[in-house]
Amino acid sequence: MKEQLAKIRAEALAAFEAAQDSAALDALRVQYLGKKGELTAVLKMMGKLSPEERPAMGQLANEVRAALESALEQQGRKLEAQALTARLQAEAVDVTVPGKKVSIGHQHPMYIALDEIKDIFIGMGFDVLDGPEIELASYNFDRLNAEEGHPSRDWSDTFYFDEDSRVMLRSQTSPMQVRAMETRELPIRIIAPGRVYRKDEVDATHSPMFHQVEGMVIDKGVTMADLKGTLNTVVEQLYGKGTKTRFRPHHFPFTEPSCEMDVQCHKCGGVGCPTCKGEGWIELLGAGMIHPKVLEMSGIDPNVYSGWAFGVGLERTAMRRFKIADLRLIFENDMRFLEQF
Ligand code: 2NM
Repeated sequence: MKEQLAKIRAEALAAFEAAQDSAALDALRVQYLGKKGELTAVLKMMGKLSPEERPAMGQLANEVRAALESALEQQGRKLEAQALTARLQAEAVDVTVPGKKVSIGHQHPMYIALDEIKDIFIGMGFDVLDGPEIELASYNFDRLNAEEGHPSRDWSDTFYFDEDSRVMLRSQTSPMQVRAMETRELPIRIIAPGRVYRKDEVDATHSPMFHQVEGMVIDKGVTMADLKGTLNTVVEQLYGKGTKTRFRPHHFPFTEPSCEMDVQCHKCGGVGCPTCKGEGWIELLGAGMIHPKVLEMSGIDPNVYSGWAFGVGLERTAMRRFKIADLRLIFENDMRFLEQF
């Protein structure tokens, strides 16, 4: 029996020390110290010993049990410590690793151009208005003197929502001017930038969605001289002092008289070059004196008040400003393009 106890002790201690994790250690505890364990089996045989042998053997058995229990506890703590170290290593956060760079991006070139225009007009006392892109045809057309049958009202040009052509995606931002005439106190000085929609095929100079800035001034005694003076001032701020402009007669339903404004080619100074296609001038925007009927329809007496208005395409402005050859680049959001600005 003595040898048996010694053998169990030696085997168990070796096994405990070899255990790789607490589950294996627990299995060994059951194997040696459990109810059906090897040490327990030996202890059960104590009854067969003579009364003389029993005390010494009992003491020895207790010593073995105590040794096993203490070894178990020690190995258990060791394994726990090992597991903790492993976990700490696996989950370690190196606070000295440099952080991920947060990229905040920058403005789209078209909005750079818009902000320049806004700054100039705000500096001259204009308010900037925003409004609905889904509009009533009455605001987009009727109230701007584009009557039934006007070519711009055609289904092939305009995105309508209903059979009766009453609700549409605005084709210009001028409905905002009408809304301003309805709701604002006179005098009025506003610009209305925003998205507009026309049924155009996509190519290097067309898109079914593009951006416009329109503006208008209404007051007593406003004349074509105010139109020219104000727009010349804007152009000088955009393109530099002394930049020459010219005004050519044109036609718009909502203005009378109407004109287009050209700016002298900054590249060749008016001689003619590829930038201005040999013209010496570059077309910039449309403008005119607000048609008396347009004022009247929005409750403004054209005998007392007069006004001028203009409209300009933002993409074209940005393309000229940044020498962008293809309109599609502005909408494609290719990072290689955007990162150049
Ligand atoms: C243009 C050209 C000329 C224009 C007119 C008006 C309004 F509402 F006052 F009548 N808004 N915008 C206008 C005038 C727009 O775009 C090329």
